[in-house]
Amino acid sequence: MSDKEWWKKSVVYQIYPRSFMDGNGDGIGDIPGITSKLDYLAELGIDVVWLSPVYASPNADNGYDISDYRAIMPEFGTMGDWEQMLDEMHKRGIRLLMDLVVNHTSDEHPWFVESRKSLNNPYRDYYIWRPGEPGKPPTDWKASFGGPAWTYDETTGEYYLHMFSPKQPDLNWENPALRQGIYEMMRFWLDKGVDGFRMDVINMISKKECLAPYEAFVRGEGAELSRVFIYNADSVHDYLQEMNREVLSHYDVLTVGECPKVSPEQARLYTDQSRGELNMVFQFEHMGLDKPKGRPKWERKALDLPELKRNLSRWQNELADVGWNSLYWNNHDQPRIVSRFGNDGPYRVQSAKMLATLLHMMRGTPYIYQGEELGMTNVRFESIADYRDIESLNFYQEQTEVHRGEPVETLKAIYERSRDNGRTPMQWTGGPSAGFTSGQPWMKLNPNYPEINAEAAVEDAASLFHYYRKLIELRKSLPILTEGAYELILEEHPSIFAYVRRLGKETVLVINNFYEKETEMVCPEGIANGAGEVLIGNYRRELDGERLTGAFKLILSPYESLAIGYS
Ligand code: TEU
Ligand code: CA
Repeated sequence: MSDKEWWKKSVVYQIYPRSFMDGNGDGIGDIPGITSKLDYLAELGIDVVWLSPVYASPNADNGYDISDYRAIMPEFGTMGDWEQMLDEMHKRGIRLLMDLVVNHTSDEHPWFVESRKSLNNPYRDYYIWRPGEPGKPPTDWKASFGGPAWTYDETTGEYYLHMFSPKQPDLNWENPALRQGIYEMMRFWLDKGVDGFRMDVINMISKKECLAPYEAFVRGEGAELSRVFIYNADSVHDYLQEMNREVLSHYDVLTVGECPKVSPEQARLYTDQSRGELNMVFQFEHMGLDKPKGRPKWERKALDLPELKRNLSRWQNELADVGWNSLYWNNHDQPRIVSRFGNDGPYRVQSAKMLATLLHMMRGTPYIYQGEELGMTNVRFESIADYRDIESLNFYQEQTEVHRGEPVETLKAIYERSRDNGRTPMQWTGGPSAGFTSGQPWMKLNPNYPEINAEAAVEDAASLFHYYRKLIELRKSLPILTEGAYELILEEHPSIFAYVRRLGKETVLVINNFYEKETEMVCPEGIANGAGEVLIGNYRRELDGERLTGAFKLILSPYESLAIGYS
């Protein structure tokens, strides 16, 4: 592995700026707040920060609706603050990924303000407009946050496409001038010294193929197709290759593309380094295993562990010879993993350690979402008035008004699924407002901060924080964790997720009891050869006379997790 492939050896930490740290007491997290916490991140040992959007935005979707790609949101600080933050990161050997949101802009972006003015405005073609009568949108596509994906605009009597809220019109990537505008903006940030991009819904940017059936339909030649074809169109690869040629290949960067509905086969295309597209993608298959297939995100089903094992292993195997995986349990759109696949009651710390080991011993680049290293949990606010997320608020309104659903039932779904579970302010201390702000936080805190907070975790050598620190350290000291082959074992075991990593003469055996019940592990012959050494574990720290070699047997405690190295 060359030095150019530093991104394979890195651990990334995601910051959701509004909820990370407030530096000036207005209740909103900001850039000086981030800078003030860099020593904490350095202690954790992460290599890279992915910063969710900090650009100028009317905040219909907390910064994922950008009105100026080259300006910092005043609530978050100034460009000077941002430059200082970058500088302080680099001083600590931390690299910075900015969020690149180029499937859509805000409707308040000057491009869209121009675009909607007239049919022949020079920016008209920067967005996707189609004729239609009021009440008769061009296609029946639905937008992500509810309602139709087309909004009628009276000025010109046409519809514009928005796959998210009406305040997030989709850009037209077929327009070369738009693409050049995006590339210039990317160079602007790269020349300021950023070390890469996380690319928002990048596999949705091309609408060419999915609008083609619509155009045929208009000509009377066929039927409409559903929006599902918006993902992974062939032309996305052309655009990414062009972006790489024109911009990315001229810099030393990490790129990760957010790709809903991507299969491992498609991910190989995005991440095969010889194709010059992306370094890795965020896939979503494992995040969908606790809901009925094809159903809305608000529905639930129990996770089936063998299915999770098969799924993650398929990704490990498919992206082994070409491509590369990203590894994550959490981000700003997902509920907290300890409340979801773990146990946020009596086994909160143990189950969170197990989930961390399971993920961090795999092959790929691990991502940690702010607060995950503390075992922050989902939240249950009493009233919808305490929620902030556009998706949750729209869902609540639709359910209670349109569908006349029971508000209590709707809130239950929100407790399980809301994106706000991951967006409550970071819990720094047990003091007022958890040390997040000296003022009124923009969203209520999770009331468990007196128990769960960074100050307590840093002081406690047995905390989840120090467990994450150790996992990150191991990744740096053991090349087998980055480069070693992966093999799932005990595939059908209903409660153990175990696998093996191999490199040369070395082996790492990773054992996880996924549930609360004690369970027996029988290691198959031929894996545990030679003297073992516990690399990390949430119960056992040493083998204590146990000889975990050959076909050994082991009783695993609730949520026990253990990685053993053999050489
Ligand atoms: O999310 C894209 C995406 O796939 C979402 O539909 C996601 O599945 C959903 O939020 C889960 O409830 C990205 C960003 O991560 C998200 O925060 C933005 O709201 C969205 O794009 C629009 O920019
Ligand atoms: Ca602030």
